[in-house]
Amino acid sequence: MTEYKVAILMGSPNDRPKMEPAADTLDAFGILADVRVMSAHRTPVQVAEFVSGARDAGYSAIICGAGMAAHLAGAAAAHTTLPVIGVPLSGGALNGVDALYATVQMPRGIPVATVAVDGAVNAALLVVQMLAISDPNLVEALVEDRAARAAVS
Ligand code: RP5
Repeated sequence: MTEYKVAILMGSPNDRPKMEPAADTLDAFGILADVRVMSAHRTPVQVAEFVSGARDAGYSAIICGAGMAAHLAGAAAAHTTLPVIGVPLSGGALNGVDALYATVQMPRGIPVATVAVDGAVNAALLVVQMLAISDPNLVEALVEDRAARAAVS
């Protein structure tokens, strides 16, 4: 079985409860989730350094969750050609609409695949689906996951 490593970044320790489902979902597929707190605004140098080295460090994708003026995913995408999945988080006066717009409205050439507000599980599943392009074992696991979701709906 191929071993994969995915980075899950979030802008604040307060984002943890909303981003932990991404780590749990990756874990269910046997994918290592490396969860780290760093901010596009408070620790921009740390973001640039970590993301710039992420491909060479063996990461396959980067999931970024942030609320309010949520620039983390875009800032990460600026420093890597790895796929970056953005999770706009609810909270603040605008309760996630601000984070949604800030995350999804990227300029041409630097994409961020943005999921729903608080959509951490889908961010993880999207990464699994990307990895499954060249991994039949993950395809099988995704089919089983879909069947399990159908069974409880
Ligand atoms: C963003 O600002 C974080 O991602 C968080 O969602 C929001 C508020 O941060 P805290 O004030 O809770 O640290 O950078």
